[in-house]
Amino acid sequence: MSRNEMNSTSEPSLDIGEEIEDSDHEEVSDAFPFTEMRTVFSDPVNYNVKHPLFNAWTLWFDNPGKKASQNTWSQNLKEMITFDSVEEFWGVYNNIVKSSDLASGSNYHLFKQGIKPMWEDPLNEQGGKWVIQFHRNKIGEEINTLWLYTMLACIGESFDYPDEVCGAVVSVRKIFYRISLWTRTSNNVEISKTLGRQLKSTLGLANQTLEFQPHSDAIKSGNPNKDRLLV
Ligand code: MGP
Repeated sequence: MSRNEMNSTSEPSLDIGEEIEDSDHEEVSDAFPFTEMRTVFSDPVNYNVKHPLFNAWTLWFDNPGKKASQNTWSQNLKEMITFDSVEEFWGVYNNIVKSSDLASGSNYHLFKQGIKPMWEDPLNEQGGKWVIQFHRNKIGEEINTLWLYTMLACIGESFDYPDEVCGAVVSVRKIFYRISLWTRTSNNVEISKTLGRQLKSTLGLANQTLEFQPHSDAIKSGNPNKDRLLV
């Protein structure tokens, strides 16, 4: 049965492609950043339009293997791929090793294109990260869903201060997994707490406490500030 036959009730059958082409639909630019709303009907002939993200994002990977120092750490950082559409995101996500299958010591870092996943990047250096750790025994493969939700919240710009979000990291360690949301500023309590609460709610972690760690604490050795923000 053809699509027209399937659709035919009391309405006369239409050639859908022609109908949409004849409408006053404007030509869609393929240039990034996209300015107009794109739907499948933006390409009524092939229906293969990609749905743009507000930002392009880069996925990085590192597996230091042995303990890295601050000086050598970035040498193990590999830039994997940059994507700027929903379809490319799923193409990447469905074809890479799951977090739960990564070797201990590994990290995936998803950052806005142009921001390196390091404290030293100018957009990170005044910032910090909201951190939550999970015992591997307790959480198992659920980490994959939590990391997916974290990434979707980032690329979907669903935080109240999207410009404050630099990226997110999932870390695989011997006895725990860790998810971190890296933010641009560490000295604005209102912004930081809002982002922390939203991460907590995105991950459905009402009963757990998230801690904010300014990168300045990580860079300097010694005792961390005891008055860290919690949500
Ligand atoms: P980590 O992986 O963030 O901490 O940093 P973790 O998981 O507590 O430690 P691990 O030993 O279990 O992996 C580990 C080390 O990597 C830090 O102590 C630094 O030496 C180095 N490092 C990590 N980060 C995110 C950076 C960074 O942004 N810049 C530099 N220079 N070094 C970093």
